[in-house]
Amino acid sequence: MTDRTMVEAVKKEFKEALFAALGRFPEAATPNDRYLALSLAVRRHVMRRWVRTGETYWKNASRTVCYLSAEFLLGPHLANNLLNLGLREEAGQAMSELGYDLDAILAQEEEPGLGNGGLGRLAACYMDSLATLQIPTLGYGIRYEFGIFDQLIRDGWQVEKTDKWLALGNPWETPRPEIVFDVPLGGHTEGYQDEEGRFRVRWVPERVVRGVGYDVPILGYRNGTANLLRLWKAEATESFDFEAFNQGDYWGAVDQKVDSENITKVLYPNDERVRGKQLRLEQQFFFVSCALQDMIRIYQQRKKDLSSFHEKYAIQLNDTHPAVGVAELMRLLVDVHGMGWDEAWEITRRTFAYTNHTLLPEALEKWKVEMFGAVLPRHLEIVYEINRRFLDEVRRRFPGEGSRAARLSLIEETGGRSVRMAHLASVGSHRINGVAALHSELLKADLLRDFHDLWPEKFLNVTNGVTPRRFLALANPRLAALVTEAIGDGWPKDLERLRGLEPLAEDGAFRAKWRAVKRANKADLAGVVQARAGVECDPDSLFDVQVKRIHEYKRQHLNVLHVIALWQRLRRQKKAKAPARTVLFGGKAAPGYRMAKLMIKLVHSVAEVVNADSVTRGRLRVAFIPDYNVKNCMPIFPAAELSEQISTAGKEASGTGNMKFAMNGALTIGTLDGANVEIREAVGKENFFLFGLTVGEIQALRARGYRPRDLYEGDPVLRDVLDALADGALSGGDASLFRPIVDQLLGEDPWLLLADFRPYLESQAEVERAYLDPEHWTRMSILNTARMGRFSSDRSIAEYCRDVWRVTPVPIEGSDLES
Ligand code: F58
Repeated sequence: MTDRTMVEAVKKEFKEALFAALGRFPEAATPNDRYLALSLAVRRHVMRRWVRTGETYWKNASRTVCYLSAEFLLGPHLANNLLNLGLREEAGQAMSELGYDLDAILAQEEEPGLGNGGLGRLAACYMDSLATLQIPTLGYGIRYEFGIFDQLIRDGWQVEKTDKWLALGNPWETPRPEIVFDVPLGGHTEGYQDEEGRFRVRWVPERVVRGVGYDVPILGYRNGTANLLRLWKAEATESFDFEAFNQGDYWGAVDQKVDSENITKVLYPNDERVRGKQLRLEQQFFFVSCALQDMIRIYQQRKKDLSSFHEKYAIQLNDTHPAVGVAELMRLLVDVHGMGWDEAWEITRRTFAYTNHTLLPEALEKWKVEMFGAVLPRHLEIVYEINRRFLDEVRRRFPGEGSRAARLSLIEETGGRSVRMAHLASVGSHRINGVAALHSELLKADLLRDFHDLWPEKFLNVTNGVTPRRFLALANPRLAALVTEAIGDGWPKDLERLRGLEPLAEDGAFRAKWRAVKRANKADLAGVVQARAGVECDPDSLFDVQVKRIHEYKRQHLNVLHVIALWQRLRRQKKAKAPARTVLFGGKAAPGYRMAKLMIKLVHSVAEVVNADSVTRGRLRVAFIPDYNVKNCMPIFPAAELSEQISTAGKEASGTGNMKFAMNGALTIGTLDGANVEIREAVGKENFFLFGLTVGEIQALRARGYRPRDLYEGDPVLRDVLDALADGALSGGDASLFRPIVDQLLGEDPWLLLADFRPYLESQAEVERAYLDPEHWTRMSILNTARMGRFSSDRSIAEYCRDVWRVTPVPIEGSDLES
């Protein structure tokens, strides 16, 4: 039921914003003006909650979670805020009474793409759940002027375009020109004696950059809470400008300004390997230093003495990107605030906790000691001192094991000395967690094994989750309505309630409704694919989808090998009983990752050949949906029927797309990797298409000696597929185009595509059989959704609160803010 008073209020506030903030009369308003006006109208409601939340936390002096992340992939705000406020209907009604279409206005919002992929999106889901669970939180990150690039496709190749997300204005941020901190960089250190005759160290930087806070409110779901995400922008410091200016060096001053602002210019796209770029280290240090200085500022508003800093704050390191914070907090406590080393170290360790997101050795952050010391001379000294004391402890605990100390050291000595950030994070934290059960086990057994030997009590698992508000309620309004009709409206806050759907899997009428929802969502997506990829697809075919960053370990090319095999089979067996299938891909490749870019070209080349083939017409379609991001994923999950989660076992730390699909009723075809393992346990193994080698089997196979060429020679289907790739049949006769892929597969095949090829094909055949029985398929689909409650990010956050942060909810005073 729409609230009439609210409809009138939104109309009035919209007109007021158009007039007072934008200076427009309605006839002159552009679509962007309308988007801004509605956002400003909604912002008033957000602000009320934000101010009240701040007041409540202040009065209660609440223990606060500080989530430090170099990336927050938030996705569009307006629709999400309307949902959380419970104002969607009212806003729709208000806009239509003014002659506008709410969906068109929502479509106007630019994606705030301040992240690469899973890690950044996880940070956004966690902010959403922290607000929904009413946990006092400060999110800290970077306000990149250019987020993740926009992806265009030209002739089947990815082309990157800079993301100018701020060009048309951002109504969701509030600049705080008075919340500014100086961040020193470069230079050298010197010792001196303070007034009490104690030896102290002073950092004499070469330059100083200023960080300005930009605040973004993060609403809880209909609970009156609005938490704070504070993103830092780099600016030049006035004093430095003036000095140069006074000396007559105008251009020098301008250069300085440009240099300083560069720090938050652009998000680094994740390449195959993290390259030791100085600017990236500067970005990391810059935002972490601002965050820690801000936390100290807030703390000292009440109390000068920093000895209970760790009781006020729980800091979470989202991977190692903010790990330099361990050394920076030590510097602030010891050098700036005069605390003794031992006390400062105790506080530091009790404050920080570290989440690891990858086992891939090439993705582990290391900084060459020379560069680290050039940018952060004082921090290098601090890291050495932490290391000296740490290795003393190691030698005491494990006497005579010299190699253990070398393995644990914060400094890698081989191939030019480097600072190992995962080690710094591990030593400086009281909790270390992986992001899915399997991943956490592998961390203990492998990557951080020596740390686990030392401190087993520090380790735990917190399996990732995703917010059901954005990824079910908002993305899939049809399914949300059906679910609410069946089990009531409590599920967005308590996702375990989806279990109430289980008995309905046996109800034929409910299944028919469930299918109708999926069918309508597929028709919507077909429209999107037509418009964006120029490919027509049949909403009655099986929608088989793989969307995620393009990476060899995620094996989009294994999916393509199946497509080729299927196409060749359909050509051979013209009457074979198989459901029509639409295979959809989406995802960005890092600009410098050649193999990933070739994989995108491969999808397009195969799509071109397959879609033009009159023999298989109506039975197989392939399309690549360009520019996959949070905004564009919204119509994808609700329409998917088969979710491809086919990474090489042991390589995908968790995955979160897998959860978004299953929540929306897609069945998974997947390996025993990351959170797939737990999803399969939750939904039931009979409702999951499993294939592929396990981590243990891969180790054994490698130990025996893996020879992919033997598999090629022994399997005629595989041979036909690879031959088609190699002989140019799929690339307009150009036999060289996909040579790098074929050579890799027949050579080392590091991601074991050929080993998993047969089992994958067999599993896909099982998918076909299951899909031919729609009642059976629908039953499985309902059970998938019904059993995904565990994968709400609310559950993950509740675990962090209990096992890592030791924080409890703080409800917001004022019952008028309930909705
Ligand atoms: C991802 N990591 C994991 N890193 O790959 C995925 O399995 C997991 O579900 C997710 O984290 C959340 O835990 C990831 O997205 C990055 O994007 C890095 C960003 C910075 C550069 C290096 C990659």
